[in-house]
Amino acid sequence: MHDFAKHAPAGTDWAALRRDFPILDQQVHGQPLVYLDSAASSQRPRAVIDAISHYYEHDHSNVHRGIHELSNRATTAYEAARVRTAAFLNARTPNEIVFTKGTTESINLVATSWGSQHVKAGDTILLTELEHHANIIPWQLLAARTGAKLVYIPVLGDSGVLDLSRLDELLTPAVKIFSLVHISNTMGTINPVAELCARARALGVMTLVDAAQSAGHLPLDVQSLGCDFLVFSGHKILGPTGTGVLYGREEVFATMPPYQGGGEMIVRVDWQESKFKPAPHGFEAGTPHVAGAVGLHAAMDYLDNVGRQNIFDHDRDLAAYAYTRLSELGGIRLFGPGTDRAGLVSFTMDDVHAHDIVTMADQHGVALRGGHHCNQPLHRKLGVPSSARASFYFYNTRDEVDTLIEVVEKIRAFFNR
Ligand code: C6P
Repeated sequence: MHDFAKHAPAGTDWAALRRDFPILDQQVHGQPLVYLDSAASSQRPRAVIDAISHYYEHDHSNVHRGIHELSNRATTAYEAARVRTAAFLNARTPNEIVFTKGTTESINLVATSWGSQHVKAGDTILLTELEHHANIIPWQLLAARTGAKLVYIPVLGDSGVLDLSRLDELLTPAVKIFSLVHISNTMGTINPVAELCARARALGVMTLVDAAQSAGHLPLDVQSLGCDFLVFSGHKILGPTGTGVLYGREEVFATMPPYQGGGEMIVRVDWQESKFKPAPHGFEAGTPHVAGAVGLHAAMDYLDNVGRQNIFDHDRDLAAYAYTRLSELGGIRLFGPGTDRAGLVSFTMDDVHAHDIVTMADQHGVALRGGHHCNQPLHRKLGVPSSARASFYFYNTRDEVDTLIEVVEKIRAFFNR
């Protein structure tokens, strides 16, 4: 077996960090919970839970409307979260940060608003075969409205790596926007987004980076990535559900019409027409998720205290360990790159359905995800209806990976594989 210990990042008390997550300290079906589903949604540290409670206990009111003390406090907290998010991504200004419900809404906003201004019949929208449904369907809807067409950079089979030898042929000036995932939620592939955005920029092609699986796991700098848009969800980075971020370059936001109409996004309303605020408030109609923004702020502080590079090294080490141990079992088909993979591993076991694997693992307290992970076309290309996925975060341990392996062995024995 491989010696992973020498690669383990030193100097961080991971066990102490794990104790910050109250939910992890419980039994499920009489077994200690082993939570290996953070790619679906991470858990929250006490600091995030407390920040939200504190906000509701002391400061809550609506934002931007009142001039009373609580409304001022709520507005200050909400806008402080925007400033914090800009720093988290190294955006040039907080005006480049729009709060949304999540990755899905962020992409829909761009496809609807930016798409309606800039995409017309015959144009090309370039995606990759690794995309989550959230980065396929909004573009399909736009294509259906406009007559544009979708083109995909292919994946090289089980390796999960994009066939970049096709890039010259597919990334051309006919492409209006290239929207691509940073880390694949099924394959664990880490795409070279900075390099790909640079290639697009050189041709005048807009770029959107889906950072749903990367924002909480590695340092992100939108200026060095060189993307036009970047999106992620709060609930995957220790923050509240129903929160998300759309980063967009200020000059690009300035070309985009409103996404939704309503309160807060206007300068003046008349019976027949209205004048709208610029970004970010022009894209945030209605009462926003203020407590969510407060929780997201606390989540970003927590992550940066641990250090995102530190988290990346930890998660990668666990995923490499899990990948190697699973590959030693036999009868297991592993997806994604053998090296340089992010903190998740998807697999199938001969002809055992992924839902059976996940249901049996659950009986042993191990939470996996089974299904197509909102990557249906990708699974179809791989020739499987579904896969089982273990995804890791910095609160997971090697002992938990060992438990996963023991459980997978038990499942194999049960099915006589
Ligand atoms: N992937 C998973 O288990 P929302 O639902 O808006 O927070 O995130 C959508 C999304 C977009 N892009 C990528 C790469 C994602 O992984 C996800 C969410 C979860 O893999 C739920 S399907």
